[in-house]
Amino acid sequence: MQTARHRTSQRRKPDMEPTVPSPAEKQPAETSPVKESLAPDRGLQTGDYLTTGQGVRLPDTDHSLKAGPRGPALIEDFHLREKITHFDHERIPERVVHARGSGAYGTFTAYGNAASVTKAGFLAEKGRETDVFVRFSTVLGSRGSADTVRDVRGFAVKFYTAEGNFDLVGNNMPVFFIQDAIKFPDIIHAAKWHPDREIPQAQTAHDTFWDFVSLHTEATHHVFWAMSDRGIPRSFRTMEGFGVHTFRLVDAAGKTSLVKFHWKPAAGVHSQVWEETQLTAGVDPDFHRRDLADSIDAGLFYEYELGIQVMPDDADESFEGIDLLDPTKIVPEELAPVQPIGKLVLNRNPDNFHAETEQIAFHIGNLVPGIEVTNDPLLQGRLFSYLDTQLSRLGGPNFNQLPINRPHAPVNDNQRDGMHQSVVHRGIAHYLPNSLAGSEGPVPAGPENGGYVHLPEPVRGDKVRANPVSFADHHTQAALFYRSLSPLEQDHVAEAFTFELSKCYEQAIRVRMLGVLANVDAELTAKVAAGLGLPVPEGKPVADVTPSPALTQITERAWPVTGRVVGVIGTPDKQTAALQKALKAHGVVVRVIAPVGGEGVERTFQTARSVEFDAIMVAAATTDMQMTVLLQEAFRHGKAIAVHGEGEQTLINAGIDVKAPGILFDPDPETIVAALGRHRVWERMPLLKPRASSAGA
Ligand code: HDE
Repeated sequence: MQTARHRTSQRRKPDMEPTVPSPAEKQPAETSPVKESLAPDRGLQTGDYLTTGQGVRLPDTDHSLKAGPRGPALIEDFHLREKITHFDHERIPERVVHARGSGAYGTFTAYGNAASVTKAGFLAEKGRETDVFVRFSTVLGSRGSADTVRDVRGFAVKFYTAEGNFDLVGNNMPVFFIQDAIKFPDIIHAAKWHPDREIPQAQTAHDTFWDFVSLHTEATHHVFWAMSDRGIPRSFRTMEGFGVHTFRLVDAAGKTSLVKFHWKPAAGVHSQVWEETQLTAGVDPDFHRRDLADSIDAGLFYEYELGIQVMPDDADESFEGIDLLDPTKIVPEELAPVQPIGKLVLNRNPDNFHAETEQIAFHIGNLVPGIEVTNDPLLQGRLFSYLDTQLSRLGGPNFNQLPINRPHAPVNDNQRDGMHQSVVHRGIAHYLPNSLAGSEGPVPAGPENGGYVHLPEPVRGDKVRANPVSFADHHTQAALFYRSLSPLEQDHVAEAFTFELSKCYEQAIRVRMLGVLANVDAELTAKVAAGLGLPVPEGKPVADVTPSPALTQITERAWPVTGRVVGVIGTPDKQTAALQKALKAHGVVVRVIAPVGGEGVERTFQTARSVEFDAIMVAAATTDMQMTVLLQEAFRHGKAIAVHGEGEQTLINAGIDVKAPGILFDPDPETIVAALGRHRVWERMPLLKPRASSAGA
């Protein structure tokens, strides 16, 4: 299922630096040939001869040194020992959460309007461009797990600003399972595999997760997001991102506001359907990673707008009755609109997964002047965790020297030594105050020189282990979310709860979770209970809420179709070439699916699966079983199916109702684009045979 593609468009030229050099590397060029080994392009290793790590040239790397061709290996074989030892240590510990991730470089351009709320130059200065690296991830799975599992997605952005690095380490859901960081090990232990057998991998459909969240009702709102279509995005291109916590912005005059950060994808928010995600996990476990890398290679860049919701920095840190320090709550966009303040374009693939995507180290405490944290207790604990985790993951305190982590601002931190020190520092006065460095500095910078001066906020309180009373409502916003969804999305939520709870072994857990749902929404509880074959419990469902239309994904709007994929069943000919050309103008990728391989064929009947395509065109008659399955899946998953010539017979052979919505006869390219822009043929979905559980509800 791999796409063989030539990656040329964004490849870095050999003479370009692999990453931004540190200030140390920007010293005047050294003349000594010895220093060549330290040149920025040393990562290319394109020298004439193979060497050991010590630079000794090697005559043979295929045979170990032995006492005769049939004899034992000799311990004096320094090349064998060095080669194997390095190999043995090639892996670093995977992240304890968010282990599975994919990254890309990009550029953030500020619109300038944020100057009214923050002095952070990369947001406030109109047109200022800032380099970024973004890492998308799943939370629960191991490094090698599948991309399309039901999970929260990480959306972590490192801005290499002129004032230092700022990391916005967010997720694709705006709330979190817990209100206090001290519960993080509990939720993660419960959600990850069971420790006895290390199963299940990368999923929450098991006893310990539902045991925990049914006992710990502050998770309820987040669980609703995870069970919704947000948990199974179509691609990283079609996800929103959220900073989750409320941050405090400070403008040039020192005035503060409370804000929530949002990433809005230019392509809109779109998801897979559940059966599709499961198939994709087998057909192409790298589905999201591949889409990101292939899209960038093809020049079909991912784009997002950064937006902020701005709330007054009042003493009670609340807005419209919502406690802004509670990370299980959103502020509906209808109450505080998301104001776009800049644009992000992801336009360059990393060259080396390990060096860049794996070694990047995010930290929510990487802040720049103009952006401050709040006392959200989840955020406060994270301030400790990220730095701490890098010490064991990246092996010591010098991970900031790794090229991917180096700030693009000058670093003068007086830090010295430590494991993996890669800078040869000079001078003796690496302490302050000193009289030996002369007038060279570094000296502390006040606010007038861009120093990060924390807001002088008064702090007082009793030492307690307690939450504010305002954190106690765990159900209202879950109902707000659920009731803001379209009926189809609500069905998906009901089906997801039913699926996951069905996978638990303990009946008591199912019953307890139904009890939680009963305190949110009666109709949903009835649907899930029916699916589980359990009685509907009594509860106190949330009374009327004002829905937030911004939360639904299914709208009338047609979104840009950049990067969408159309599969054409037929053989490459003039017609497919013309279609390819017309759709390419919209950024759509067309792949021909033919009985056998050949020029212009990207998939054969044997290798193609429906999940790889957003729409299908059938331009040939066939009774091939694999194509029958492909078309039935595409039909079931609500994908547009275009029909040309003898293609109609193929659909009839596959038992597909050719009069159903979204079967497009001889459509022009614009009609296909319009269908792709709506993501799915939503009108068809309710006509499909409902599941017994939904039917019974
Ligand atoms: Fe994280 N989280 N987290 N998290 N998180 C990590 O840091 C942690 C939380 C998020 O692509 C770890 O470098 C605690 C919320 C992302 O490299 C670790 C708590 C949100 C990533 C850690 C949270 C996130 C991480 C693991 C509870 C959304 C991946 C490896 C207070 C706003 C970053 C690492 C990447 C990674 C701790 C909760 C987002 C262990 C203690 C809430 C996107 O430090």
